[in-house]
Amino acid sequence: MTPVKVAVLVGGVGGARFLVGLKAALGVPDSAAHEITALVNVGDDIWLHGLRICPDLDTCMYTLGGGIDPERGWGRAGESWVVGEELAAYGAEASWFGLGDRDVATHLVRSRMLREGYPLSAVTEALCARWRPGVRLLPASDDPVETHVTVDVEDQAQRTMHFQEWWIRHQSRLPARRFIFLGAGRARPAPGVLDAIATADVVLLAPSNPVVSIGTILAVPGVADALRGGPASVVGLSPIIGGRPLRGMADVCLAAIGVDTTAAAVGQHYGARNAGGLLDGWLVHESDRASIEGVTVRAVPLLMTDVAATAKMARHALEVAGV
Ligand code: FO1
Repeated sequence: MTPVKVAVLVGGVGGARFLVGLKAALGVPDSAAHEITALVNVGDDIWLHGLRICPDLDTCMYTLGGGIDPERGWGRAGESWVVGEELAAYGAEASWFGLGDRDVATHLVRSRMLREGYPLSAVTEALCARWRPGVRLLPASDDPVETHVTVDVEDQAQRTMHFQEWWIRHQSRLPARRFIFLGAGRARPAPGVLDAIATADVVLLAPSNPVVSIGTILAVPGVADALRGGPASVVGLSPIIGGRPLRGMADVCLAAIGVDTTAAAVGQHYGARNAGGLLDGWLVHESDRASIEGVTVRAVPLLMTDVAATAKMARHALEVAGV
């Protein structure tokens, strides 16, 4: 296979797992000829306890670097929670946020570098020197773009809170009315993001949350236009199978923006490139159907049951893209 450059928009646990399969499909890093660049969602990022926490960058880094806790899908394997317990004993903020002791070291290194003026992309590169993910991890932006959500609270009142509080503390149970990508208007794509898209042979939209992962990346000015105007085919993989998300609450997020929780509706939401949208190809699970004018739709197994299954999904996506 001729060397292939792949750019992948990715967020969350599902996205990180997809990257593992894509690496296996391309034999990366053994066949170093291929190059995978992950454009990672920064909307989950949050300042807590004076530390900058970047859930999706860390989930990709730990998953690809072998440090992830496989059951949770986030945070470190062999974790302990003493620092979090001590913080709670002080009545410190956000005791609902799972702060692992090993994970704290990542937040301490990142926060120190950020305070010294290093951009998030340089911080991520430094952290990856330890974890060696075998995939270049780029934050979608070095500027803060945090996802906040406006929810209904008691007696007709509404509140806006950080996505993490809604997702973790409230388990997404408070009805979400609107998602706000705070700072998106001023944000610039991180160095390397537009170049990765412009020089890619194929761009993939990982089976991540279409609203608060892929959507937040696309909210960074310039990214969506780069996809639409770029030379590479854009192929997405549906995160919805049989009308349900496999994990997480993509259904609640989709409802908040008026999109049905089906593979077809999410494909329509991304839209066909030749109609002003993003997609040239769209993979749906073998039991689902979709037909989107101008988009090559393929129904294949999309359950990431193991690396081999995920690698097959990735190969189908590359085939649809013609690489
Ligand atoms: N997800 C949870 O459901 N509960 C948690 O307490 C939690 C803590 C946490 C800490 C660090 C980190 O990198 C991720 C963490 N996550 C937690 C996952 C996080 O909320 C992600 O944003 C979601 O998985 C969606 O991508």
